Amino acid sequence: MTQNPHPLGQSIIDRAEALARFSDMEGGLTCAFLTPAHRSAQALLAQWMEEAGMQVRIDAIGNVIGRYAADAGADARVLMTGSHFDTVRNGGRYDGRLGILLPIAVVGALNASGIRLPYHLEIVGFAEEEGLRFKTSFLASSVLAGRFDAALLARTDADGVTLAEALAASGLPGHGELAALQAAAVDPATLLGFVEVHIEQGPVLLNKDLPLGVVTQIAGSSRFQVRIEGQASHAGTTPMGMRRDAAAGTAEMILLVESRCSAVPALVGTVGQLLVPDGSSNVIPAACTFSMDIRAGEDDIREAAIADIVAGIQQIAARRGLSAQVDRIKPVFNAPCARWLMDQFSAVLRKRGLAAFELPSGAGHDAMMMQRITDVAMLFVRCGNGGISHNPLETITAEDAQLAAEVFVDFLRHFQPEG
Ligand code: HGY
Ligand code: MN
Ligand code: MN
Repeated sequence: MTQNPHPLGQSIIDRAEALARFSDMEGGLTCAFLTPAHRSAQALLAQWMEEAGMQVRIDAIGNVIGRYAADAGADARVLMTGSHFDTVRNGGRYDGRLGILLPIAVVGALNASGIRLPYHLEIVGFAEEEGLRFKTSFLASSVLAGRFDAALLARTDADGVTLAEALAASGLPGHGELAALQAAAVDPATLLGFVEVHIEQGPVLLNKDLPLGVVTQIAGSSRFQVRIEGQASHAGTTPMGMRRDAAAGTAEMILLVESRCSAVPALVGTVGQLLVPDGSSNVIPAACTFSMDIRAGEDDIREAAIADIVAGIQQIAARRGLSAQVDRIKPVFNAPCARWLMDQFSAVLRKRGLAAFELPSGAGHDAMMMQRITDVAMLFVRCGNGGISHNPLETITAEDAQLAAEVFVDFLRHFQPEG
């Protein structure tokens, strides 16, 4: 039987496949926070971490944390790595998960070779990053970073279940008590840094024919929930000039988001969710709700666009006799990667004769929350299928996964703490 030329890479892909079998939906991958699929994925990650020779714990928000202990004694500091295992609705199987599965495979290989590191390596399977169920992105990394917002405990999901109730029912340590969530924060003084391996989720590496890239900064994002209210009335008898049509007003607002965000290259704006609650085909919509996700590599560019869009929404509403409520969900600001950490990835790439290509991340990542308490760096892995992501078509190759794993081993074994 021929030996697989990319054993680590193939094992990572096989495990991503196995993990994707746990889903909240038929025929695709949705893994929302604390659903049965999410709990099964959490348990399998814990099992794989244990099999790789790690001590595993699950914290108060459901993070799965594996420690590959140092050979330099218990008081050694920690280099942290990891990513999220929750997904968007009908998402891809590598977003987040590659950044957990690859380090686990690497630790398994180190452990099998009896190789220890002069620091503790901790792999975190972050339990919630996407914000699908409670509209709260970076929930799990905010707990680890000591930035959990207690107000989020009252957030409800589509079934009216609060975050507090979901945590209490989960059996997680602390049962969702605020004190337990606050106690789960990591002490920044114990950290050497945080590094995250992630698929690029875009076409840049693919178009440059590069397998890997080093991230320079992670774009900040602001998310909003918007509710527009008008007046229901008969679709057949209400003259067009006498309507207060919430959906027609919303349509104009969505085009405003598109045109304003098209005005600046580094700016993007997306309305990913749009709903006429309790709508009927023969009734003029009384209400319309929609999400907004606005991002830019520069905080001031993003904030200027947000100001224009929010003002524009209110002007459209006033002209159409509508009301507009714009609720901003906690913004996440730009996170720069640390040059001293980036350069250690670049040195490994160059040593292997690879380009040390640097690029910004338009997608948000757990690293941007961890950057609040420690220096961070990210290694991007090429995405196939035109770079598509947040889509079942998301794909990587075993060859690129193998290369990324080998680069990660080199990075870990040559890692030099700052200063
Ligand atoms: O939305 C993002 O950028 C990330 O996938 N949560
Ligand atoms: Mn994502
Ligand atoms: Mn992600």
